[in-house]
Amino acid sequence: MEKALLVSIQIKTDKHHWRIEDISSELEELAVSSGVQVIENVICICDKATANYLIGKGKLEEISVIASEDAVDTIIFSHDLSGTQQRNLEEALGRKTIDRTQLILDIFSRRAKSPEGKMQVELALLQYLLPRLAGKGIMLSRLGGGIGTRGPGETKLEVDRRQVRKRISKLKDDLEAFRSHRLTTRKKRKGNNLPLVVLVGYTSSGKSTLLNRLTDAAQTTSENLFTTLDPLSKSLQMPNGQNIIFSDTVGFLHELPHHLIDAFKATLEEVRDADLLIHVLDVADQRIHQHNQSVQSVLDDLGLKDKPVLVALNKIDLIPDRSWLEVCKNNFPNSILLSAKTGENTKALIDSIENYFSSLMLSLKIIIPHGRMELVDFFYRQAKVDKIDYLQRGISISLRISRELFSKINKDKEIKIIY
Ligand SMILES: Nc1nc2c(ncn2[C@@H]2O[C@H](COP(=O)(O)OP(=O)(O)OP(=O)(O)O)[C@@H](O)[C@H]2O)c(=O)[nH]1
Ligand SMILES: [Mg+2]
Repeated sequence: MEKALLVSIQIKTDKHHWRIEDISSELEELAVSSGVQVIENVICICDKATANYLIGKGKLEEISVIASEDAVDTIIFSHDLSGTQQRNLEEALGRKTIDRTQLILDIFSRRAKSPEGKMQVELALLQYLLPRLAGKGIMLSRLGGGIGTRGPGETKLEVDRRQVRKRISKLKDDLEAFRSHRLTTRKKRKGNNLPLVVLVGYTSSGKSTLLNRLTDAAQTTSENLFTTLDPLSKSLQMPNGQNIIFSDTVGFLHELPHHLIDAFKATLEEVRDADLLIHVLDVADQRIHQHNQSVQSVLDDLGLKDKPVLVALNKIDLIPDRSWLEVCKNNFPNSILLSAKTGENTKALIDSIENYFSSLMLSLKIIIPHGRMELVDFFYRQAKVDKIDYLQRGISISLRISRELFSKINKDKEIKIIY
């Protein structure tokens, strides 16, 4: 197993910084998720970044000693490194040195399964590498393989700049083709008029576990970060009979590398269509407020700040102190305490979702001709039917429907709207 030494860095001049404990625990989770063995996590608080090595000479010396004593293979910095800093550090430490972005890209490379997912990761990886390719081709062999040097799937990383540019533009074209295909699927779904609920949240908050709990999806879940890269949609019939589509998404992360956000924007487009977001937050994680902020800022980036949201405060089974949970609930408006794992209180979430959609519905009485029996079935599936009477002049239906569905039936000349 590859042995890694972690260097958790806080630079006092950086504007938005996390507490150093949070930076270091997250770096450790990321490193473990990438499959390396963590030897030590060195904390480094600097007044300012230096252009050549990022950190000061004294700290560099300390890291160098630990790396040699413990025969470390790789050094992982929690802070992004410029191409120059990375080269200098590798030279000074005599070891492969990578930064947080490379570590995250590495995890994504390992997880990507679908052709689209693989392309998105490769695109992000190449865009990250391009400005770092020194002269005509970086010597990837210099890095000695392993973490931070993998490409997704079978694709061999091209190392010539010109070729990298060509590959980037090919990947963009291919991804665009996936995007238009996805657009067709989205249009089809919109035509179905089924409401869409999208689960969003920090990585490992329990989105996929919740999707599995609510529907019969069989999404893979694990304590590793970024388990889900490919979104999955499943429909669920609510207790009132209404069908709703639920979608899982890729997890968010504090300062997610922007190339990755760009690459995954297409996948996240689905979130734009959401009628309701369920923001899954892990209550058992000390960093809950930081996670919340990170998710808000990604939603903001994606232009989704104004979507209606229900907050699922997940993993309550891990918190024995119920009064603490109540306080936590008061901190988040529209929140429900639950456990996706044990199923505790997930019914309350279903009820809230149902209430939300019911509140958007219009009550209506209509009469349809006997020759349009298929509409009865349609309304049973797409609306909430309260009463049906078979009259001589037609079938009278009292029902509650969404605004979209109302506009649709309003155009059907054979449907008579009574009130
Ligand atoms: N104790 C407890 N563990 C949970 C609960 N929900 C999820 N987990 C665990 O948390 C870990 C992450 O769950 P996932 O469902 O994979 O999380 P996710 O949000 O889909 O994560 P990514 O796909 O990586 O972004 C897994 O080990 C789950 O078993 C819960 O309610 N209680
Ligand atoms: Mg998941």
